[in-house]
Amino acid sequence: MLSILRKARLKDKEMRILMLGLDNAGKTTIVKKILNEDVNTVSPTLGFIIRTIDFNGFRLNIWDVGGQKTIRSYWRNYFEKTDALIWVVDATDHLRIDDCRAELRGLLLEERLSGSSLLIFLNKTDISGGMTVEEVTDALQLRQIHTHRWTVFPSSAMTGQNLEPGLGWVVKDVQDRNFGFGGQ
Ligand SMILES: Nc1nc2c(ncn2[C@@H]2O[C@H](COP(=O)(O)OP(=O)(O)OP(=O)(O)O)[C@@H](O)[C@H]2O)c(=O)[nH]1
Ligand SMILES: [Mg+2]
Repeated sequence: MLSILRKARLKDKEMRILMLGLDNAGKTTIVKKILNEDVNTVSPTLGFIIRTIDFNGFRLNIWDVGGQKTIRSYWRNYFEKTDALIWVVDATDHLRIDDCRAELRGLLLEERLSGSSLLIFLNKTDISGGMTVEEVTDALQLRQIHTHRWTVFPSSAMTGQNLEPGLGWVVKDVQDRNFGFGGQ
């Protein structure tokens, strides 16, 4: 039933994308950069923000939810009907990478997110000394993920690096999963 609804929505060329990650990872800044807005006036998200982006012929409804520890328990309120999860990682946040892995692992066990594609933005690559894609793939144990189709794009919300290619992957993967090529 859910999958029928999802296909109906895709026919309307709409997707629902949930953007999560630890606080300070750069979620809100990424969305602003994609929308060509000023990226220097971002403050921590205390609830959530929905932004709509027209991309490759699709209307992407992006739910950008605050990641501070005290409000992570609210994430579950946003799982329903998610086509794709964008998990944003701060490449410079070595100290919290275990926390980051634990939170992501919890999400992947969620029934309501089981049919979603997973894009990981390894963000803040404009800062030197950050973790590499290889390091984060290991630290987050991504190769153990078999329940979701996933990929990692190094990104920067400051320069815009890989933001559009990342969204491009999401749109294509959601389409492929729902309309064939080995999809459900
Ligand atoms: N250098 C650099 N700084 C970034 C980048 N992305 C975000 N930032 C900075 O990181 C800080 C946090 O960015 P936010 O977009 O508010 O992070 P968030 O993930 O939305 O945080 P919460 O809303 O608290 O969950 C801000 O000071 C941003 O300017 C990036 O790619 N490069
Ligand atoms: Mg935010």
